[in-house]
Amino acid sequence: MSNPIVEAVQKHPAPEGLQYTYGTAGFRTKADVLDSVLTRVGLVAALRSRSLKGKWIGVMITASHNPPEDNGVKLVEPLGNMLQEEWEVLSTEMANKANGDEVFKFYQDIASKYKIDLEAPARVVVARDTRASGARLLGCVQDGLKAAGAEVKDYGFLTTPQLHYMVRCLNTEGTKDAYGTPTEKGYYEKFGAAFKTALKGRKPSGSLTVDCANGVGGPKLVELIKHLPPKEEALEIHVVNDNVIKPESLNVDCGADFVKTNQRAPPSSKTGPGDRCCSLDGDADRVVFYFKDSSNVFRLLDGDRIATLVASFLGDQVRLAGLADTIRIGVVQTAYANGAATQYVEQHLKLKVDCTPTGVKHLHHAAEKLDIGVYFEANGHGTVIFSNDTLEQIAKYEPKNPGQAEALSVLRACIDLINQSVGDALSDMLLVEVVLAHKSWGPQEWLSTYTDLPNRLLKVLVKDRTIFKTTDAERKLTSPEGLQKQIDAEVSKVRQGRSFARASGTEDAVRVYAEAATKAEAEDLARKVSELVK
Ligand code: NG1
Ligand code: ZN
Repeated sequence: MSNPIVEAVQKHPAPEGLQYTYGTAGFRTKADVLDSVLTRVGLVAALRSRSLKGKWIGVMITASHNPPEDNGVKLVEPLGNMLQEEWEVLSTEMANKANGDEVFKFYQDIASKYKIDLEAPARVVVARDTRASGARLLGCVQDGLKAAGAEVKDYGFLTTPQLHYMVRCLNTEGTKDAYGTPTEKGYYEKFGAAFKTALKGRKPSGSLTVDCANGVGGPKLVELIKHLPPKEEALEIHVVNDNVIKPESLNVDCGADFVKTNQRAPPSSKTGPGDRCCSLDGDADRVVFYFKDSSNVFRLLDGDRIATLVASFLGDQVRLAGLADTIRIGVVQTAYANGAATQYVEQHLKLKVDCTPTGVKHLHHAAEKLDIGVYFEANGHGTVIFSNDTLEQIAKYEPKNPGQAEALSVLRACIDLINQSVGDALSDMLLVEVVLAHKSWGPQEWLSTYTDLPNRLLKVLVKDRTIFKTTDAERKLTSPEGLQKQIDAEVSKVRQGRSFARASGTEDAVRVYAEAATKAEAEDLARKVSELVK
């Protein structure tokens, strides 16, 4: 008798000699070696859904800021969170099974280990970014899902955060935690209305130019704009780099990663001094802002800046609402946050800072422990999450005067404006605009809050990056032995020095970060530490 799972797997055989790993960004590599992985991910998604009594599980096909020839896939948990770690391990194992029979055996092993009823309903939602390989890889996932007997909802093209939003909406529909209508229109209406309310009639100054990395964020932003208040009353947005007809232009000389890594605007940028700009990445889950100052010098306002801006604003609103005694705000960063940002939050905003290892899931978990957790990676991944208690307090609080009422209304609109399921470039972008409008700030005022320490991030190619083991939120090496001591010695030679080395989770390299009082010292420190790592 034929077995549909074995057949689906044999239809997409695994290339020989390749090892796949479900890492911080899911599976991600060259698109032409991913077919087998996608089919197996379909099987895992169906199992995961069944293990959660048929809750909707998300499958997002994207390689974010990677070059056009890459692709990848991530699984999304029912409330829009990243996949549970145990299931990352299962996914890795599944992806590396040799053939259909082995896959089928492992599929059954998982079912028996987790007491999964293979006849129970499985529900999976899928979406993809605009990469040329996306359609083919979608077919591979579909084959896996069909073989496993899952019910499938295909949303076509979505940004990664939109897919997370759909998953959360579908799983909360009709409950007291209902998150929204699980349609694209529902997404635009929810965030558009919240933006309007949060602005409280204020009009952001000037305009905002949005570089969409020639990715899926482009057409989705164009749709979102239709649901925002008219530009005469609110924000004027110029959409650039939104060419998805030419997928080979994705992330090329544009997008958040280009801007953050090169510390310069996309070469095609035509904006003048003082003009606000931002760049999304290829799947629109990252955003960074920037502008040219009056001397035409490029100025970056990255994830650290978004975190400090938003934390300071939410702190003000909580205080104005009369809730400062019961609601505590905290900021979660990684070791890549600029030392000046950390100092600003602790000493100027007087808020607690937690540091976690790299990767959004670590930041998210730490932020979940706070009443209001603001978390951003320096590269622009991030969001704000509110604990259930805090949400309840803000919903129920009776304002004592008009000032409190106004702040409460702003807070409530911000809660709706912030995508609680995952960091969302479109939602984060609107939030920044709301804060700037409330503060009557342009980018220069935002930049002036503190001065970044000069810093340098280098990628070092090594023979075996797995020997680099860290502790203290990746800030200290425990292996290779003795290396940390040597790094410490170099750090002590420069003023305000800080440096660390860690193995990348997404590339075959070690990253070295260094900062110091001057650019020359930071560069020098980064170079010296790189030499030690080699
Ligand atoms: P790795 O390659 O582990 O450093 C990179 C980014 C992370 C995160 C992941 C993708 C830096 C220094 N690292 O991780 O912040 O965005 O990719 O999830 O930017
Ligand atoms: Zn991304």
